[in-house]
Amino acid sequence: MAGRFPHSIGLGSHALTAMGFPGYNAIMPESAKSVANYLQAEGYVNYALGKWDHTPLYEVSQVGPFDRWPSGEGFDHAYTFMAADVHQFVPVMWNDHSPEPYRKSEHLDQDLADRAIMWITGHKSIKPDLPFMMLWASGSMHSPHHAPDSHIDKYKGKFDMGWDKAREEILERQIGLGIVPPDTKLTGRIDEIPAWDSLSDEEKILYARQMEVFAAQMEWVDLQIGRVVAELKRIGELDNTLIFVTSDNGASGEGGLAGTFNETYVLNGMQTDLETNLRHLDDWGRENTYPHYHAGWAMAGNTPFRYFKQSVHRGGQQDHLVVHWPDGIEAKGEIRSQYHHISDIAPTIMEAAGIEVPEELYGVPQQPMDGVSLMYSFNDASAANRKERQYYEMFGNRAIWADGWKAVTLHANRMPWDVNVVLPFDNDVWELYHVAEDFSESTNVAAEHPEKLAEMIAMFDEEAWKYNVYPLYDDMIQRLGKQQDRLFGDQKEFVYFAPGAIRIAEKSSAPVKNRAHTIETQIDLLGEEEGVIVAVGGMTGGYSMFIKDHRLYYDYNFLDGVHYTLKSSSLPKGKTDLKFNFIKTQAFGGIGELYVNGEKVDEVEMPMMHIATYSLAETFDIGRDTGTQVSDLYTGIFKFDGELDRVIITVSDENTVPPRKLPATYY
Ligand SMILES: [Ca+2]
Repeated sequence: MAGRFPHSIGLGSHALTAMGFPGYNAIMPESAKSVANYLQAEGYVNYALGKWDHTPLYEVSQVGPFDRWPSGEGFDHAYTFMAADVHQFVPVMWNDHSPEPYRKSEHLDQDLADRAIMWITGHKSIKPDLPFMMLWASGSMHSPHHAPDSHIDKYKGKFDMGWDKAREEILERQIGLGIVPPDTKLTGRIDEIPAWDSLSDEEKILYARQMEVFAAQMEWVDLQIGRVVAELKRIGELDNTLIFVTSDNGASGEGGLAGTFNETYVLNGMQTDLETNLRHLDDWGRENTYPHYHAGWAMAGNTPFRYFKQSVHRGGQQDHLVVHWPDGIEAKGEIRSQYHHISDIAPTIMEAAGIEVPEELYGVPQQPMDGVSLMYSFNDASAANRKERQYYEMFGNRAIWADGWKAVTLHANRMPWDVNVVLPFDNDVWELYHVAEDFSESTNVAAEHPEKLAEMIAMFDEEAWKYNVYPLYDDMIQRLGKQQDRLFGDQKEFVYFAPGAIRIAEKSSAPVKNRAHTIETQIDLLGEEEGVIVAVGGMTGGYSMFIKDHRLYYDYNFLDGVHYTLKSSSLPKGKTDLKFNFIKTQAFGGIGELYVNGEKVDEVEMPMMHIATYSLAETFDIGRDTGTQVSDLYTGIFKFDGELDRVIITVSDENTVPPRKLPATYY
């Protein structure tokens, strides 16, 4: 959207793993506003739908700041999930700056298409002469792989051939369709991925189901895109609308070597084992799973290339791009082979709209776009490539493309499911490919062309300095885990008032992970109240404090049915102090205690806890548990139906929180 290279605007890493260097701080400069800002300044009305994932999560709450929200980046309306992914059946959505009330959806993609159709038809009715731009960003095909049962059933048995055979069939189809050169070689299966034929029967059954669900979701999102396109046609705007359909990175190997029924494992540096996954086989793709497929299927999805999302080999960065614009492109159904990068889309939109990057926007001088418009290729298949070079860097993996050659290194040979490691850069080995003749990067020619390789590495270095790629740093999970700490500094006490303290991103809520902490409230109990006092996270992990059946509960949802649950006996009536106390006894572990009116009523050991995150999209809420539920002991948001005043969370860097001098309500 910015038309600049990621590192040149602070987005060299994911905003979740931002760090304090200009290339990675997730703070885009005011001098590099988005294509939407520029179009808006020229009278376009802009709409954003679906995934919006580059706002640092500590800025995702109803008080902003909104500079990095859709509204700050040129969109007049937004209906988004502001996270890397979201539960497709119970999505946690933002309607412009307001939390969308909790509701279940048949599937978010359908909801996004419905909303797009509402906006497009409304726009056409009210201001037919005013141009619009829409960003329609599905959460599919990111994890969780969720699809309606009816679609999953359609794919039963379709992937029993396994990933090795699938790759051969896919390449044959790609060559037949002409989307890869006829002499394209299939890269070898990497050693980390087992041969399909070596798997046990139960592994084959599980992994085939994982791919059936993925395929079902793919068809589902395709249908929803089709619905939006059909509406454009119905209202007579299809020919006049420039549509780009693309995706980001390559297929993801983050599901690791068994896939996972709960993606949050990976985000906490763990993998899911086969037995655990098998327990979720029948429900794979349904509401009570948050699944990701085996890396073997990502390998097949990246045919004919090697590696996965996160890497900058072609398997990690090659994407399809479909461009549809009958009024602007004479050619129909043709293929273009000029080399381009995602940062080239924004300049293309600008050229198509006849708008130049302004010298200033709202008084701030604007830097030129780094990208190169690809409009020159629309009506000239053989036009000379206008792109001279393109660098890549992702989590320490680096590459450079120039004039048909590509040098690339897979940092420390690290696989994408192995994210909780920090490895030296000194031993990284660069490979060289003549991609003009070797489309799939199948043959490393570094040994034959050492001078070419040296020249390419020097060119990478030049680009890296120019665009803020340095310093390189690969501690992803640690950075993810540190975000809350960095946000709050020395703040130790957090006071949340009912009913407004809801939909606060996990990363901007009280930083309790790996710290002694207390959670306290005082309620004037009538004896009938029930509901959630405070909850953060959901089915993938989190904690919740609630009253049910006249008892106080604290439930910590670790992973796969491991809950640390505390409960009181029947609560008294009248003003009652309720408290959870966590004593830290080890890194990411300790003892949980429950108190009623200062008396300890329960205690539990909590030996393993999340090191980085409970979930990606779920939030911190007072008085309810929005999105999916942390605890199996209640259903729905379980809104607290009594008088809730405030919840006070106190954290400490010691092993215990010092006793409070005054009760919670005397503040
Ligand atoms: Ca929740």
